[in-house]
Amino acid sequence: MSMTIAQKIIAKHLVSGDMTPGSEVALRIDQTLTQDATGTMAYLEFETMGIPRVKTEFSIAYVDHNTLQCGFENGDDHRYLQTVTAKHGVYFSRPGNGICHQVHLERFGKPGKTLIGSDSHTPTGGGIGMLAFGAGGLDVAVAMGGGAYYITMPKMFKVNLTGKLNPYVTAKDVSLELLRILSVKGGVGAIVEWGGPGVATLSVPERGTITNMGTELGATTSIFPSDEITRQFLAAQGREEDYVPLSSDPDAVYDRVIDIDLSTLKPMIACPHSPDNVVEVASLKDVKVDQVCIGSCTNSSLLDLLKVAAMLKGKTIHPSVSLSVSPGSRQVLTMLSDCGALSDILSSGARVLECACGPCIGMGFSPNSGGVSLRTFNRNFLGRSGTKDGQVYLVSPETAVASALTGYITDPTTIGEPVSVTMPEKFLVNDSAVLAPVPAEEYEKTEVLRGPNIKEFPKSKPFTDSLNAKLVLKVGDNITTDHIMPAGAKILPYRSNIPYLSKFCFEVCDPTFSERAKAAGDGVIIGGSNYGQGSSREHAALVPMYLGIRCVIAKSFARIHVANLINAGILPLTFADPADYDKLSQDADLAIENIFSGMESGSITITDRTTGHSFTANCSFTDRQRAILKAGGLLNYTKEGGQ
Ligand code: MIC
Ligand code: SF4
Repeated sequence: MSMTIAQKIIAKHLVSGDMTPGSEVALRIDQTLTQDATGTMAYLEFETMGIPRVKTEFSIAYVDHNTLQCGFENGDDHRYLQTVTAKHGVYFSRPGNGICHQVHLERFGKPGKTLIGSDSHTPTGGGIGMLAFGAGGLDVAVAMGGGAYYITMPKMFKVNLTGKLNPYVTAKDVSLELLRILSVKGGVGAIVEWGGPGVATLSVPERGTITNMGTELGATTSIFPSDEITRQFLAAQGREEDYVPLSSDPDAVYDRVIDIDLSTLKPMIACPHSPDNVVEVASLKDVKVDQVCIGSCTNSSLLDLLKVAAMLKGKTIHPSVSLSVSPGSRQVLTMLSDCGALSDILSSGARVLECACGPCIGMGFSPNSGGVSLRTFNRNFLGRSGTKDGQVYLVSPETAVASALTGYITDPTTIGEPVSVTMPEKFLVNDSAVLAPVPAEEYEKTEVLRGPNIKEFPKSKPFTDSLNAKLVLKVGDNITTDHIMPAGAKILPYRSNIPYLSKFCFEVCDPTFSERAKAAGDGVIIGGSNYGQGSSREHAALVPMYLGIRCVIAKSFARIHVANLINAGILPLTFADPADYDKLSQDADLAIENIFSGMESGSITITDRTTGHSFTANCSFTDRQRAILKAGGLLNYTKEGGQ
């Protein structure tokens, strides 16, 4: 049978299930990654499983999100992560070594391997031909323990690239164009494979930009072939032995094919507050800019920053613009410094920040009130920058620099002769900031250091057959996990302290939610379509669970979030008739009956006891998911011996 690239990797890693789209498959996972903001919880979960050493080929913990240390909290968490990983056989990338996805692409990603990471942009690894998924921390913990990763077998989309990008039009513009075509929901349930003759014109970092932003389409993951370009990149990183060629069969069947001629693309920009709110940069030329941020796991490679430096060389940024540059890794920063490009960036007036997520997750550099901020990042959700009324636009590094120089949103193709940069033949390899775990025989004597910031994991309740619950919150379409559980410098240090975090749950939508949910006892949330899009943070399920939420009824869900809800023991249901959404009001008393038989049959009847209106909500759980829900979540299920 002819297969796509993803199908070939899935077939090689299939533990159980059949590969028909829509059915559940269990995959063997070769590598895992965590970052610190989701990692503390993932390792706390791993510890409760009682497995001494990880069973994957390679597992690594990065510290890149919580690097501002404004109190003891982050420092304590770093120390916990460093010691817990050393004990259990996980590598540790020290704070300042770089953003997880950038470093992983440079140093550890391998074509043909499977990777799951407790971060939604883990699909960046698809740029080097990995089958890489974002997942909740608990799923990563299970995979570290040798357990399979369960997904719904996706459909296959192909983006067929022809032509070649024009100067100043970039991989970022390709991503934004696809978001314009498909929207933030368009990739749900699909793996996006990139193919066609245009692929050979894109370097691995450019491919990484594109697979990174596949997350914004809601796609299960995205992947490029592994070809001569991949081999050269791996060789330049001193690890040619990791290369294996990978391509789809010529007659592989795709559910949808989208053609993009690279030579026809223009610089694109995503307007506030959604990555799919995309127009051509040229159409916004009168908008004044206050701030420009270059970096993030989308656009912080050496290639990106060499171009930035070349464009800034000998120039000064506009006096009303504040420009930040965060290199993606220590490798990138060192090489920029060695070749003099860093001086060109600094001399322009830019502020160089640490090799970390930084402003992307509201960790500093929040815009001024109502400020227009142009960012080379992947998300511009409301409030994510840390400034509630900040106006965040997403652009390529080239558009970012052009705009920083003029003070207005500027199409880079209009500012004169394009710069060209040459990539070095070899990257500078120095993995001294990646610490190896202790040998297995030192397990017993290795102490895990915990600070007072780490609080107990919240306990969930097993389900009973019927439930009376209050409708505590009704929200609209495309609710992101940034709405449900905001991040930012003030809250992010408390990712292992669920009671404290809970005060901020849904703060952007309704600051009274937390108090009301707690007072209500058992609660229900009503959502629109694509509920839970964005980040993989399981906190967006654990915190509502802690606040008593037992069920979320939505028009549709985002993939990682629905898995996190089930793992947390929260029942996710979809409206059989979306019109019922309009008939429900906040504060209604709901009765949910015959939950167990409904989980089997796929439909559950819910009665609004306030109005007497009854409606049907659907579900389609696998046996395993039903057992997890009945047990009150994946942790209880695993403890009871479930696989
Ligand atoms: C994000 O970009 O939203 C994050 C912060 O990297 C998250 C993870 C988190 O919430 O810690 C993600 O994308 O999964
Ligand atoms: Fe970090 Fe931003 Fe990438 Fe998330 S999207 S991993 S916060 S750089």
